[in-house]
Amino acid sequence: MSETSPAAKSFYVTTPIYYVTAAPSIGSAYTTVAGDMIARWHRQRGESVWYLTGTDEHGQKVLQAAEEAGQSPQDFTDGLVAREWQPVLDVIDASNDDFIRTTDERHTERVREFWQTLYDAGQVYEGTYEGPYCVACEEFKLPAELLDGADGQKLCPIHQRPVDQISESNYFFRLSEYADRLLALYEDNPTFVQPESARNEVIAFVKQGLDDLSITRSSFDWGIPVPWDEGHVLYVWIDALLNYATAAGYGTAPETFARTWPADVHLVGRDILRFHAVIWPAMLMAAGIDVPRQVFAHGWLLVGGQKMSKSKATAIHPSQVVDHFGSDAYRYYFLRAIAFGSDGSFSWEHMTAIYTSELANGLGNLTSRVTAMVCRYFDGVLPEATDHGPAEQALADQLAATVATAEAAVDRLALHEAIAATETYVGAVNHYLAEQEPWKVAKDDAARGRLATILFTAAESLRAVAVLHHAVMPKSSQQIWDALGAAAALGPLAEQRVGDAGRWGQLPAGVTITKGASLFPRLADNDD
Ligand code: ME8
Repeated sequence: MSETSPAAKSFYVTTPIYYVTAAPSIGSAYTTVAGDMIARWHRQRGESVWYLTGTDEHGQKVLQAAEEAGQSPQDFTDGLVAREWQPVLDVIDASNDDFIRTTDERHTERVREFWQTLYDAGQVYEGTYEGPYCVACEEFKLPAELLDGADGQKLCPIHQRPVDQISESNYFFRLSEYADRLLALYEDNPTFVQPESARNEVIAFVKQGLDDLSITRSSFDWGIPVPWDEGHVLYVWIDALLNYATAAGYGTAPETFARTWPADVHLVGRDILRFHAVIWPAMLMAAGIDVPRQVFAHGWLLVGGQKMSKSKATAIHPSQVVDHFGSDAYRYYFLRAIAFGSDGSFSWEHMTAIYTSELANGLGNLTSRVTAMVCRYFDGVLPEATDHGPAEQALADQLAATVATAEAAVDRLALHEAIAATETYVGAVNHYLAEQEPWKVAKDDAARGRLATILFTAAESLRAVAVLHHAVMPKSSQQIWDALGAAAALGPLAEQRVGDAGRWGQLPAGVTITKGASLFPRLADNDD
């Protein structure tokens, strides 16, 4: 794929669109940070990238939150989006290319057209829905999956809250007709649903057979009106899923849509896997639109063993963490400390430990030692490596292997493995310095060539680390790039190709090295 060709297919990555019921939590920000690393990594491969996030604003759950706040749902969502959901993207340094709201006209009109087309094609029929519904999930439930609560109440297995019993005249989408085609899709495209545990869950679910899906609601009106029957609104999920297409120009900008669609990866939490891996591809099949290339379900951030939710008291706002650690450390921690695809727990203690050992004492200390020594012993001018020997070659070889490992890991969306590979390499460079002891070599005037080689080797390693960590920690990587004086010789950091980062000897002797501010300052012990 080439960035010079305007017609090249974009690498298109999405997050779920979040319900605007409260302020964001580190749970919702988790997916956005992961999507951002993927988007930035692909940009640094020279690909044209489109990274989408946004908000899901219709349905009963948002309506109830607005009612509790004493506001109309439109005012309520306008306020929260402007005060919270858009600003949080700056807080976590997200580089999204677009932000879609399901109340945008570019979305609502296309959604109506989409469902009108399916209605005209006989894919939708009128019937009655009777059964349980969880407003917190915005999901029709199967009686068999409910838990028993007190007084004979039936509870949602995810929220442990009582479900509503609904009896409504509705319209239905013929989802049951798509089970075989969906199973063939999973069979023919083994990476369509990932990780493997998610794929197995989806296959087992579809193999049981699918019921037709109720796609309208008539007991409230906060939604997109059904085009052929204005007494109903569209069910929030079949409105929301279409955001991925409407934001990409479906129905309005055919050239953009052709360049962007199909999505390369929909990132979702495992709570909303079925919507994305079953209902969404069936909707697209019914309309004759290509299905996305992959749905990747990551795990949950847990607090006290429970999924953190923005509406619970345990919710932590991303700013609380960023104010203390900075946005780079925030991004690093969540992507490094939790295996992408598995559940993980956040704790301040764990984050402090990782910050101190890997960032402050690891990468931060390495950068400050190397730049300080070049300033002190070579007046800030990077010397030539005249004595490249086995220890240096071992680091060069390890770097090449690190880049290959990181690239392959990002392709599998094993984001934590890519970061771990770079972190291991940082450790190896620190180990090299500890063994070579340049501060002792500096005392021997006859060993200037050895000293020059050691410092060149460490600086050249940092050059590669800046490129490898750029998608994760854009600000600190830029600080490293600046301290190395790399831009003058190699160009902007954002234009360095990640696949080329392992080629040894790129930072030329003679560049001006400066000792910048500390990358990861020591945390204040008592700041309350
Ligand atoms: O489900 N751990 O919106 P939502 C990890 N509007 N990820 C978490 C998380 C946690 N504790 N809490 C939230 C919806 N997330 C729908 C989506 S898409 C067409 C419509 C993340 O506000 C995770 O990605 O409940 C999860 O799937 C999403 O936020 C749910 O956000």
